[in-house]
This record gives sequence, C-alpha cells and structure tokens, in this order.
Amino acid sequence: METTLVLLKPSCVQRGLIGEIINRFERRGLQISGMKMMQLDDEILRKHYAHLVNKPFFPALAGSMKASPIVAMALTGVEAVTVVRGMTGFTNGRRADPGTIRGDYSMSNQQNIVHASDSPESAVEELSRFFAPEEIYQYNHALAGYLYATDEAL
Ligand code: IDP
Ligand code: MG
Repeated sequence: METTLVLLKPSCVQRGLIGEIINRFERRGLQISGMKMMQLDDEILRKHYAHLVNKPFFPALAGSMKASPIVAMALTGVEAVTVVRGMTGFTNGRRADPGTIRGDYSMSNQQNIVHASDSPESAVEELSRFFAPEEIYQYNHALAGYLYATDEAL
C-alpha cells in the first residue's frame, strides 16, 4: 500500500467542486487516510513549490494557492501515487485528457483544481509537510477484499 498527498486547490474549493472530486477518488477505490481544511501561507508554499520558486509565475501561483482555504487529503491504495497522478491529468487543464480531473474541470495551466504528489519519494515528503503523523489514520478498508485480489492488496 502507498499513501499520496492531494490538495484540492482554491480553484476547486471556490467552484464548489470539493464533493465531486472527493467522490471520484472514493469511487476509484482509494481510501481516505487523512483530510483537513488549511489556509496556506508563503512559508509552506515556498517549500511545496520549491522547484518553481524562481519562475516568473511563482507570485501569481502562490497568490492563487492562498486565495481561499484548501483541502488536504492523504489517499491510500496500491500504487496510489501513479493512480492519483493518472486521475489528475496533464498540468495544463486545456491539454489534459477528458476523463481526468483537470481534463474535465479545468481550462487553466494554473487554476487546475488539484495537486497530486508525483513520486513515492515526494509523497512521503509532502505528506509530512501537510500532516502530523497522528492526522493520518491506518484503518481496515471494509471493502478491501472486493477492491483487490488477495495477492494484490499487500
Ligand atoms: P503539476 O501540478 O502537474 O505537478 P508542476 O509543474 O509541479 O505541475 O507545477 C505545479 C503547479 O504550478 C501547477 O499545478 C500549476 O498550478 C502551476 N504552474 C505550473 N506551470 C505553470 C505556468 O507555466 N504558469 C502558471 N502556473 C503554472
Ligand atoms: Mg508537481
């Protein structure tokens, strides 16, 4: 099992899409291991987007991420990082495939609804940035035997 970080960005929260996006993850079979609303600030955004801090669009990106609270989620499943990135789609919503979250809900390169960790290593780092250990719950998934074959759900 793997756990990945998802952020429902202000573009999701403000457009009233929180429930719809959470529903997609639940229906896919991902387990919600942690979830909370947060107001982000420059300190956490400079770490979270460290690879973009020197880009000319960083101030606008940081502004868009502070525009309202976000919802942070820890999602667990087999190969959860790859599954969730696949569901998220290409960064620019205009070029994201239909059927992905960005391809179904976004027309923007920046206001693109969700963040999702891009590797198991960044998932570990990002989860520790947004959640205290006690905010991530390990509990039996009642439907695990129907979501996975017995040799998959390890
Ligand atoms: P990702 O979210 O698909 O992993 P990253 O390249 O890590 O894409 O960029 C992080 C976020 O920064 C994007 O989701 C988007 O909101 C924003 N972003 C990336 N590139 C641009 C750009 O060229 N203009 C404006 N915002 C951008
Ligand atoms: Mg990224």
